[in-house]
Parts: sequence; C-alpha cells; structure tokens
Amino acid sequence: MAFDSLSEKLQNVFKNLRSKGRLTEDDVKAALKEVKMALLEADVNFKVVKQFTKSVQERAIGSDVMNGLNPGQMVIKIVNEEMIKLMGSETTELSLKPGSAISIIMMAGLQGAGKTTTTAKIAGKLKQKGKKPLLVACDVYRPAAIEQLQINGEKQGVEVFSMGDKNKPVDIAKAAIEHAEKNGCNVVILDTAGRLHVDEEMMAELVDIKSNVDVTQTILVVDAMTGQDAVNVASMFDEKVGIDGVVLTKLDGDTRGGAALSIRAVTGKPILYVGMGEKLSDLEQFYPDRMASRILGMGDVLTLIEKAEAEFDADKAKDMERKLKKAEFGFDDYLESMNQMKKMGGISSILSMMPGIGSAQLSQIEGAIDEKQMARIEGIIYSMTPKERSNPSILNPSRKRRIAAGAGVDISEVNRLVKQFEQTRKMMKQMPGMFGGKKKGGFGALSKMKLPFS
Ligand SMILES: Nc1nc2c(ncn2[C@@H]2O[C@H](COP(=O)(O)OP(=O)(O)O)[C@@H](O)[C@H]2O)c(=O)[nH]1
Ligand SMILES: [Mg+2]
Repeated sequence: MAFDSLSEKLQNVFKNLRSKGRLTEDDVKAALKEVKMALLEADVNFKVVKQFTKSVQERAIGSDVMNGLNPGQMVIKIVNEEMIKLMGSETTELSLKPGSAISIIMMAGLQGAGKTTTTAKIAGKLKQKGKKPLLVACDVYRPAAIEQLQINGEKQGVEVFSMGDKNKPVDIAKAAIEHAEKNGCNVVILDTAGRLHVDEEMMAELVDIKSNVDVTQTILVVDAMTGQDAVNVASMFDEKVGIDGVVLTKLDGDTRGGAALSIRAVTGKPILYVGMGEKLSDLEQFYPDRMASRILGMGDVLTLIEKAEAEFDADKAKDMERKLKKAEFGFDDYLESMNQMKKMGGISSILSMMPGIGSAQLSQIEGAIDEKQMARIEGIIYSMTPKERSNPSILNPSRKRRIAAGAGVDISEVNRLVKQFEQTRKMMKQMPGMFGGKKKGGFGALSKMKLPFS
C-alpha cells in the first residue's frame, strides 16, 4: 500500500514526541528534521518539503497547546493541517457543463500512465451520475489501444467512437463531437496517445486538438509510481498544453506516494481522482483531508484532535458570549460565529438542539442561509479595516462605499449587512446562553429573530 513506509516513519517521529510532557523548540526542530527526511524519502519534491517543514515549525513553535492535547499531539495536528493545505484543502470535482450541453474532456499523459483505463473509469462514474458519455479513441498509433478502449467501454456500458488508425486525432475528435450531438451524448472523453517520454510531437498533437475543439477540461493522468517524475511531467504538460486537473494512478501499488503531496503545490493544479487498482471500479474521488489521515496513519490521535477542537470552539463561544454581554461584539466575532455555524453543520443543526424550535421554523431558517450568501458576507467583512470590524458604529457612508467597492458588491448590500448585524447583536443580547451557556430561556426570541444571513 502506498505511503506505508512514510506513515511508519512519521508515526515513529510522533511517538517520541508524544511521550514528552512539554516540547521545547529543540524538540520541535529535531522532530521536523526527521519529518523532512521521511518526506524526502517518500519522494516529495524538495522545495515542497522545505516550505512545508518551515510552515509547520513556525506554527508549532509559536502556538499555544490546545486544551486536551499534549504538545506532541499539537504538532501532529499542525502537520495534519499543513498536509491538507498542501493538497489543496478542498475536493475538486471534474467541471462539466450542466444539462445537455456537451462537455469535452481531453485525457493526456505518458504512455502507460493509465489514460485508457482512467477514461473508462471516469465514464462509469459519470454514467452513474446520469450523464451520457462518449469515449473517443484518439490514440491512433497503437491498434491495440483502440481495442482496449472498446473492451473497457463495453464493460462500462458506454459507447466508444473510433475511426480506426488512418485519421488525425483532431479530425476524430471533431467527428466524435458531431456524433455526440446527434446521439444525445453530453460528455465526450478523448483518449489520446501517450509517448514514453515527453516529446514535442505528442504535445503538438494535444495543442492541435485543443485549438480546434472546445475542450472543457484537460485532465492529465500520471503514474504515482514514478514519484517526482510525475510532478515534472505535470509541470511540463501544464506549461505546453495547459491542464485543469490531475488523476494520480497506481496509488494502490507499492509507491512512495510523494507525488500526491507535491503535485498541487508544484503545479497549482488539483488532483481530482486517484486510481486504486486495475479494475474499472477502482477510481476514488480525491479528498485532501482523508489522504492526509491516510498518510499520517493515526486515526486515534486525529479523533482526539477533533474533540479538542470542538471543545476549543466551545471556549471561543463562551468568550463570544462574554463579549456580547459587554457589547464588544464586532464584525470579526460575527464572522467567527458564522464560521462556527458552518462547521457545526449550519445554523439549523444548532437550533434543532434547542428547546422550543419547531420544524416549520427550522426549515424557514434553513432556506434563508445559503453558502453563496455567506461568502458575500465574508467578502464584505474582509473589506473592512480592523477598526471598522471591532467598532461598526464608525461606518459612515463614505466608508461603506469604500467597502462595497472593495468587496465588489453594491452599497445596499453593505447597508443590509450592517443593519442585520445590529439586529443580531441586539437579539443575541436578549438571549443569554445561546453560545455555550447552560441557562435556558430567551429562545422565544428566535422565532422573531432576524437571521444574520437572511
Ligand atoms: N494497479 C493499478 N494499475 C493501473 C491503474 N491505472 C491503470 N493501471 C494499469 O496500467 C497499465 C496501463 O494503463 P493504460 O490505461 O493502458 O495506460 P495508457 O497508456 O495511459 O492508456 C494497465 O495495465 C492498467 O491496467 C491503477 O490505478 N492501479
Ligand atoms: Mg491508452
């Protein structure tokens, strides 16, 4: 299994840390030196390793140890978070056009990377989602490649378009799109030819397709077994052809796994899927957080950390309540409370734990909050100066105009947010115990409450 050796080494480093009561700066540095070695041995890109250990060290040395964790666990927590960040934090989906509009996906990569297999794997996933894919045999250099795609397509119950090996890939692609239009296929996946090494001819062929066909996404397939080469290949393809995302194959093998940690950091392009075997069902969506836990291989400690974080949130909440009572509640706290709600699964999941809230009210509240709206609010608050955030009363029209321009919204949106903020503040004052307090009472006010996000 990929990462076995890296996991083992990291676990050893952390075991030593865990047994210590307190961590000195030297402890942290010594541990990170070992982390660095382990990452390099796992074939993680050198620059990435350097930057990674630097960030971890800065955070580890400067940070307070969270309640419920020992210093060693605190370091693990930071390593885990930085690893997730390295891999892009969020899961990136293959970006497709909605409905019946035809998306064109061009698969690229070296020979043997797993393009043809991955093409069929992705087709299966898309079919499950209700899409109608068409697989296109653009690898005209090896007759076996066409047959391989046909066999795989058949297994997936997906149509394969081929014109044999006498036409240019770009012409096959064009013909395939016409075929898709006539037959109601809404995703066209072009399985292109690879070479053993990056070469001009291959790149030129891909560029030719891209400039003649309206490619929606170019997906690069790289073999995890090739380690840093995979990362270099990704950089070159991105430079010459332009890629939108990466599929990392053969992660089931005995690879050192470094590519998974480096690709995003080096190329800026997300990993969309990982190949976990030869079977057509062996393709997994890429989750940076799950991958980090897999690499760290410490489910128990990570669970402990999550718990400590939850408690930490509760502490913050109490602090917020105190601020509220003293009328110190500012926009920063407002943002914080929004983020907490997001983390805790939305406001409705919090409210549903409170007495006196009916389901009708809940669904009304639920409908009022949407992620986009929250993002806009965040944008507005980030456009405020720290002074404005902590002291909203200074927000005069000219400041509001500046903020609106900064956030790229209309000034009326800023006005609305400020008004809602004031109302929230007032309402919260009437509700002792909403944040972490144990006292009951004041919940009746919720039914009249003007939500911060509505
Ligand atoms: N173990 C494993 N093998 C894979 C994976 N993806 C592809 N392969 C194998 O790698 C070989 C080359 O794959 P292929 O799709 O023909 O590569 P292409 O030349 O890029 O089209 C085949 O034997 C595949 O079965 C994977 O995720 N895991
Ligand atoms: Mg192939």
